[in-house]
Amino acid sequence: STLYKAWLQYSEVKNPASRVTYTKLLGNVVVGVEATDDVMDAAIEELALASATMLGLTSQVTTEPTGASYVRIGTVTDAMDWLELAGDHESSASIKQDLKGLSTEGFVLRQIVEKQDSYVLLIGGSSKGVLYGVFHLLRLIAKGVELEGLEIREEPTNQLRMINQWDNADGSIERGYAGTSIFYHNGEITEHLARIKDYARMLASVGINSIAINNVNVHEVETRFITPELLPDVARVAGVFREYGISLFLSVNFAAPMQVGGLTTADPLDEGVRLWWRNTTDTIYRSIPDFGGFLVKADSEHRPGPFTYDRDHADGANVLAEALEPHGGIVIWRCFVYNCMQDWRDRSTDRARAAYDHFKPLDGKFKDNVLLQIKNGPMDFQVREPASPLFGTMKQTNQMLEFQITQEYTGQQRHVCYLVPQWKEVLDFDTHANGQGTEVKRVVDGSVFSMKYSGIAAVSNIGNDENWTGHTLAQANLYGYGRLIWNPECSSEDIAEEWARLTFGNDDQVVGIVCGILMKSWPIYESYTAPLSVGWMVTPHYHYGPDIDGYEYSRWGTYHFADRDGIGVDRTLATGTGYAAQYFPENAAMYESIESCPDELLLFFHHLPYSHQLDSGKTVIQHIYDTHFAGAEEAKQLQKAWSELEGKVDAERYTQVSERLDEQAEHAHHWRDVINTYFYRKSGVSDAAGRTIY
Ligand code: BDP
Repeated sequence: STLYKAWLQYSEVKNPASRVTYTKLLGNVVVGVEATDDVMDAAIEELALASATMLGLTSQVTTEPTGASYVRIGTVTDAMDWLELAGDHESSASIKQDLKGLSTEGFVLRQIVEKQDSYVLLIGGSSKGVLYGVFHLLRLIAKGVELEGLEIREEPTNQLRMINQWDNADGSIERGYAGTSIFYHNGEITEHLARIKDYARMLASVGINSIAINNVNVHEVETRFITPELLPDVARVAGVFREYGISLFLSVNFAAPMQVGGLTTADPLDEGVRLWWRNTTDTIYRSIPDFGGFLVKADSEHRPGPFTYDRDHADGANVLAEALEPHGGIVIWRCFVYNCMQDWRDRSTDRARAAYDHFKPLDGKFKDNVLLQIKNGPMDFQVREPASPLFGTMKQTNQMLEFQITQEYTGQQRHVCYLVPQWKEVLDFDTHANGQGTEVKRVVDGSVFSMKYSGIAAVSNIGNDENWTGHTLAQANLYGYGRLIWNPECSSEDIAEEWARLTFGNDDQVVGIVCGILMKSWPIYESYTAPLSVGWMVTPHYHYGPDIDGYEYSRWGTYHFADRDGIGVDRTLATGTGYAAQYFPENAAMYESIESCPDELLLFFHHLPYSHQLDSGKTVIQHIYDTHFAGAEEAKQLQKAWSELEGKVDAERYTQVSERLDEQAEHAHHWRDVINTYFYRKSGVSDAAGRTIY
């Protein structure tokens, strides 16, 4: 169905002229001989599949051209042979230039006119590069791009481009909003691989190269994934991803040596424990020779970890790293470590400080196959947070960034919330770690401080729902994530537009409306939920819908401190928790002062009276009222915008999205009333515009 095919629709090319050109090209796929592996086969298969549905074509795959128009695919070595054979022509020097130093995941795409031949040359740095190039070419064709004069050279900016599944063996997904797991059912790893294969295609199409297939909270069954009993099942899944150039990781339980190994301790400095991890890891590599490594959540939210043994996180990570090292595997160690048993009366503690406080002192102590995975913000995937102060501070430690594609705090795929603009703000944030221009994106791509491993990971938003993501428009987040981390310079608008074209076809009106909805969606969601980055205010545990004081007097450390006089968390060094001082001086100073702290982050850093005047000229309380009235109204407008697409988008997807937008409009209204009423009663200040607040 169109729901299921997501952005890999490969819809029929309708423009007659393009059809002729594309048909000539794709009718003959000329392949190189150098890399004939599973990934190359997958690339060829994808071309064939797309040619069949876009052009009604059965392509011929040959090693020599059968006519004058074709697409020629291969690796750099193949290309050198071809160029030699063809003799010098106009573009050969510049192609050779392009191929120089091409990374294994990069590709070059050229249209070449030579004697009577006119063909497209697609050269990958390896079969993986070819695969990415094929998907790129297919995108161009789906968008109806003229191939004449085509001259593209691409390499991914980030090394690890990863997806984290929070799937559990019982088939549930932690923070999953699109049905049950595609990987597990009833405590077992599925034997139905077709859907996993389609997922691998989707991921590879946007350049994802690694995946951890189980939840970071590792329960009983998943703890046994690393044992000989379950490894064959894991290997089966790894095999599917391998064909698409994606390496498989597992989340592991730090207490596994006890829980499955029968040891009496999991102390990372214990010889028996070290040996156990080594043997266990050796066994894994016998089943999965290209296994990526381990993802670990330790000493966080009741998960076991090195603290139990009075060891630090470097000790914890290094014992695993040591076991993986001989095989080239890596440990991805999460920095989401904080005390979830705080006391709201004790204002000297601040959850926002935790990652930095725990990890910064350990810089330089990790083995070089350990990577720290840092959430984008210091708290937990709120609709807006400042960037984590950890980025760039640990100059001798491999670091990667973690985003959340699944919309835990951003409407749970019942509300539309296109997150690429939010991610871009994080990537573009200047840490000043190495002077001006040390943006987060340059820290995590490894270009500022040389790191052996670096990259970006994100929590997936897919499940067994027919459309993968619950809300069809939420497919744009998975797509956008891959495209953005391949090249963080891409704009949110371009990514949205590309996704819309591939997903809904090349009708400019449809594309315009869909992009309009996507681009407005994050600001709208922000405007009717918790104000000015104070965050939370959601139903405890479920994290959907307003509950302003739901977490206020609990232990999780997520407070807004609203009282009759004001609201916000004082995180300044002068009078608050001192969190602001964790940033490099330029940013620390900016956040410390109420004047220079940007409005949108004001309540994250300062506790302010309701009468405080924002840069916008409005008071805090009036800002709350205005944004909530406006946000609820705009949510209704989204519904109206979409309704113009009736008959222009197939009925299935039209209805699916309509229903979600109806629910969103209604729910936004609810948010508006709950928030406005609460602050009206707390503050006693009425709305300057005289609107009714209950
Ligand atoms: C929070 C989720 C929780 C996760 C945790 C994590 O509420 O379910 O286990 O993050 O990242 O956002 O470990």
